[in-house]
Amino acid sequence: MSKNLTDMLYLVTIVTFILALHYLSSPATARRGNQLGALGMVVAVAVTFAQPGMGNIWLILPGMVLGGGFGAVAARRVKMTAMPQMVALFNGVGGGAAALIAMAEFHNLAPLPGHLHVDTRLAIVLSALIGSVSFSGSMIAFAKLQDLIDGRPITYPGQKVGNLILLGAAAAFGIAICAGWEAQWALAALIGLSLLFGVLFVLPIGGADMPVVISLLNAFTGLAVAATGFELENNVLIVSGMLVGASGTFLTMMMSKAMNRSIANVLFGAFGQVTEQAAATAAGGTGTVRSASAEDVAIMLAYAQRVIIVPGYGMAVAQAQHDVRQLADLLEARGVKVDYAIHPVAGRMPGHMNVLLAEANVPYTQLKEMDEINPSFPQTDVALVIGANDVTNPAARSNPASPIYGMPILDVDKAKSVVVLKRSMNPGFAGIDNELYTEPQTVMLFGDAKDSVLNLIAAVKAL
Ligand code: TAP
Repeated sequence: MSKNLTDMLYLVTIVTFILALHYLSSPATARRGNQLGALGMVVAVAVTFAQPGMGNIWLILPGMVLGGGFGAVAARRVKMTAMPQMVALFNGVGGGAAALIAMAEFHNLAPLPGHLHVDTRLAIVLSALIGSVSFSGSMIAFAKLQDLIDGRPITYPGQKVGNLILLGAAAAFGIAICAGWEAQWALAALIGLSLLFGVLFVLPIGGADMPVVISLLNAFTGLAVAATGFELENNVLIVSGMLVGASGTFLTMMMSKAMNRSIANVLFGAFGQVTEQAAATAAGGTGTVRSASAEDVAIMLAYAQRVIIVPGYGMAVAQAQHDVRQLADLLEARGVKVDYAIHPVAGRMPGHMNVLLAEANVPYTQLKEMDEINPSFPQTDVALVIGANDVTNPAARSNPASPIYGMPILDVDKAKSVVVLKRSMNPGFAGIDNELYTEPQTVMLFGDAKDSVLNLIAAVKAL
């Protein structure tokens, strides 16, 4: 295939990747985005196979069939709640691939005089270092989320200094390689140190914080792949790596902001400890908590004009989304206006609520982002909070001593009445009490969210 045709087809691929990202930004077009991205990837792979000098086809093809087969089966079988660990796994192997290519390039080019220019060396070092950190860090993230190792933060004295020394040592090998050192073991040592750093960097971070870390590691993989693109002089790798790096960085920043954490807090491994501190400050509630029966709540809902459903992590745990949809349909049939308020970090992964509600075929038009829905709460008769906690806690607005102070929340407390579905008075992810539960307009409907919603459906039908 001629160089011009190759470049043109690679350009088509790049455009499909950019359009795919654009479409992925809305649930209504996300499926099209995914298909477009996959199409672009098929074109990129086909064009790469058509390059002159492409050898080892019989080694590559079985690898592709094996990896592709595993990916397809895993993606079809994975439960929505296990999606973060699957993303970690897939992201990690991307970083690992970048590190392996760096090793192969260094091995192939070092013996050829004049082939290892300083820019190539730098690209090799960066893709080996960042790719290895991303690989081992993602594997630890996967193991934590899959409960293969303890999900709690694992800390020990001198951790941060030790990590800095490790990273410094890996960087020293990198600088030496850039300066002209060509010993193969030097790159192997750099990779070994980086792998260890990736493990130790993620260990002190609590399991529930992993989605943010995975997004950060995703950005790392993107950068490693972009560096690989410079190594191989391949524009598609450079651009797609940069797209992944930029979008991963944005996602990390957006999640940190929505959780009221700084990026420095992410980078320096204070994660998870926030939960411990918060748990320590969580005092027993002082106000009165009022609980209601499903029948009482059914009357409130059925005779309301406007209801806003606020889903959270508990809805995902209970897998109540289909029943929630059924309840909403019943209410709408009675003339109640129903919307869903989606907080950007409700649940445990980006878009968690959107995905669950899309699975239950809730129309996208009913899913309202936080900024859009917040002004509507004062005109709402019932805010029905289903397994959400932190994202509704008014302490984030009013209590500077609260660990979540400053985190944007859904203004549920401004609704005329609030019904909270949860099993107990236990706190949510941040480990703190929620003063919403003792406010006069709030009633609690205790029980598993799925059971409670099924009871509500029966009670509304019986009216
Ligand atoms: P949380 O604050 O974690 O609260 C979830 C609530 O659901 C708990 O209080 C729990 O109370 C209840 N629950 C659990 N299982 C239930 C079940 N089967 N039936 C009924 N209720 C159940 O959830 P949220 O409001 O969605 O907030 C998310 C939190 O996770 C935020 O603090 C956020 O910063 C954090 N976080 C989010 C992400 C992303 S990207 N979404 C990533 C990492 C961390 P009971 O035990 O009493 O039932």
